[in-house]
Amino acid sequence: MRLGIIGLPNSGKTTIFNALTNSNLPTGAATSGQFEVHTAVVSVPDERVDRLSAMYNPKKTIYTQVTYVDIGGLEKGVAEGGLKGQFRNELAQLDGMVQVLRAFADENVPHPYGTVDPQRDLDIIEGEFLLSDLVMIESRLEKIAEEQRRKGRTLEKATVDEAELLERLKALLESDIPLRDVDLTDTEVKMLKGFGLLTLKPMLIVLNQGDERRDYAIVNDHKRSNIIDLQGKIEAELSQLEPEDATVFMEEYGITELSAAKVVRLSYELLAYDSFFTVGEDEVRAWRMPTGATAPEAAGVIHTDLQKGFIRAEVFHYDDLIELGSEAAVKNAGKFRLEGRDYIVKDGDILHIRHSS
Ligand SMILES: Nc1nc2c(ncn2[C@@H]2O[C@H](COP(=O)(O)OP(=O)(O)OP(=O)(O)O)[C@@H](O)[C@H]2O)c(=O)[nH]1
Ligand SMILES: [Mg+2]
Repeated sequence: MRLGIIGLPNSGKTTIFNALTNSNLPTGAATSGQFEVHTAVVSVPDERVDRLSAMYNPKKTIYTQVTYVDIGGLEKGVAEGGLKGQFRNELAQLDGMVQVLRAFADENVPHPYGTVDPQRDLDIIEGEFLLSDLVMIESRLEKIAEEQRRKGRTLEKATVDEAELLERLKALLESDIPLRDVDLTDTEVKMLKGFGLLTLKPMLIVLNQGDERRDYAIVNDHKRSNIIDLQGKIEAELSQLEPEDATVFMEEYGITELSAAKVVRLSYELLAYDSFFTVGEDEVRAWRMPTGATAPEAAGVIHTDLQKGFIRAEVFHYDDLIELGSEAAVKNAGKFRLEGRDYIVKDGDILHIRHSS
């Protein structure tokens, strides 16, 4: 799962990438405005995994993971005539975006538009993405029209459906509506998959605050989008400290809780994945599955062999385990079940897959 950290030059993307991933990449003028990509893999914090791990005391505890990609090179005007190859590819491959908006004032760090104004910056990026999607859709519609002229006969049903959908989305984009606001059917989502449309991607907005926080009432009433404040520079510095030193530092700054972990969790939640767990003496582990997965599909997340040889799933729920205190108590209460192929796995289910090998 790839989440791109995007934003205008000098908004603090690399700083926030460092804070989220415990990295130590150089920040500042050296890289400004260039197309540069850095990636790092991060475990998604999950309190449920912590508690399961405390109960089962396993050798290994494994969280689900997200890959963050720091992508430089986004500026006003980049979408005109279509985004350039490599840059567009990077963006198109993302499952979601974390957009950094600059809210810190620092006269030593030039702002591309001279003043700190996160709402304006948000609107600029949105405008670029709307335009980029529009260019993509128009060029596909032109190709379809050309095909029709060339063939001189009616098009296949699938192509007609595609053109209809694209016309509908084109009209929305022209009214400045990002596609993440549109309810699409599974079939439509599949049809659009190859386009890598940017406004379709879930977006977490991170307001990158300076040492002194300021209130900005950012307007962002879109679906599959959220907003959070973060003091990027402080948190990036904190992520480089030993835990004890970090605590002292946090007390000094009056920070009670780090936001970086919250950003990771929120950005994961935006992607609408559910988690199920496997537990045991060897390993407690969280697994990511698409919402609505069946038991064999969930088994396939662990290993394709488990899906192929699936017989039944032993299932109980995390909430019942916590409420009742032990697996034995869950069994006594009749909340430990055997489920078959059609069972829809729920977020927080604890599974053991019975399979033939
Ligand atoms: N004062 C202050 N400076 C910050 C903060 N966040 C980032 N900076 C500084 O702003 C400059 C740019 O930060 P980067 O993280 O490199 O920004 P970027 O968005 O990655 O920039 P490009 O990759 O060049 O587009 C650096 O000098 C950072 O130290 C902050 O919260 N407060
Ligand atoms: Mg950078």
